[in-house]
Amino acid sequence: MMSRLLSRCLLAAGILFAALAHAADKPQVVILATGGTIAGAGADAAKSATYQAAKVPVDKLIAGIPTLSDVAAVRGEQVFQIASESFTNAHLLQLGKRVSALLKQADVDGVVVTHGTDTLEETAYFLNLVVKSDKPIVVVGSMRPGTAMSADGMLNLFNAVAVAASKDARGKGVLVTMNDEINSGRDVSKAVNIRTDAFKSPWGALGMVVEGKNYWFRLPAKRHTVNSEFDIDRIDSLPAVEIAYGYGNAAPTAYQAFAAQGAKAVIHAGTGNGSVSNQVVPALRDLRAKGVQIIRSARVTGGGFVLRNAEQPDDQYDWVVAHDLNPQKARILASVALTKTQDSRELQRIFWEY
Ligand code: DAS
Repeated sequence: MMSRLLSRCLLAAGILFAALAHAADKPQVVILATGGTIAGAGADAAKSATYQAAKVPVDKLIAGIPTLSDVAAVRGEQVFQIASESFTNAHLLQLGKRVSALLKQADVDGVVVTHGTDTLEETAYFLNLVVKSDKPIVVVGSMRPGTAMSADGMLNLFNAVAVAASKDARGKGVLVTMNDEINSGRDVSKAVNIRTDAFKSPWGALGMVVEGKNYWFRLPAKRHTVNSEFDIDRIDSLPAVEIAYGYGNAAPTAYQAFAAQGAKAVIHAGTGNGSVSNQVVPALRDLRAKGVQIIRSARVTGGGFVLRNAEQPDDQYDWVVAHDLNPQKARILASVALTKTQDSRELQRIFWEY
């Protein structure tokens, strides 16, 4: 009797040891879950666009991908459980500090952030600017909830873990894995509101991930992560930066209201090449004179950039151009940059380099 019990204990111990040894030789990936559609749930399988975001906990997301343990030893943390349109600067700071702390640990090889798709591009760019690690950071979401037919979250998350676990993803900045593509967190944005191929980079994807293997075709050109002058561990608040849209019949009201509420910079989402209406220019010049930074971006996106001194005399007005960054990314960079400098020439350098 005793010998049978002993042999069963030894067998169990052997299995456990083998499992731990197996896990020990696997890359260690931590999934930080924040909510979004990838954690969403709809009433039935036909509801691919009508559902509630931020319902499924991280452990259930992990359990839902049985082959995940083939690519990495994975554990999850539920940092938030929100739809990403409700992200605030406080969420960005908390998440950034957690990513930074984890990547300092020797037993963490990569981090995946599951995130709603609405502001995923902003969070990915923020982490790209402030986390000083060359280990992979992969931000991932989904366009359909896991309850829907042809849901995309499961494969997107599997791909994200595979990329985060791979050595060849190191040093490439923050990455976004959606729809089999690997995009730069700097360049990518949500270009379509209800399709699985929603995420596009105007300068193209960096590569693809297929069946857990990465295929690279280009590298980021701008400063990021370890080559960034910004460090999340030295940032405890983000200055207020707001966005106002340019359009026919526009008035200066929004810009003035933002400044009155304490905005340190206003991003102009201009028509065309960041153009500014004659009805708005005097108000922006007045705000600049009062110390508010004026940064010209464009509502036109998808593969161009705002040319300095073209549509407006930026040198004369002491304004900044956002280069190729869309308004929401320009807001992130301006807010991070303003933690270090109020000098508009320094801001312009930063917009050229990041
Ligand atoms: N509301 C969206 C969000 O949380 C849902 C999604 O697409 O993830 O960003």
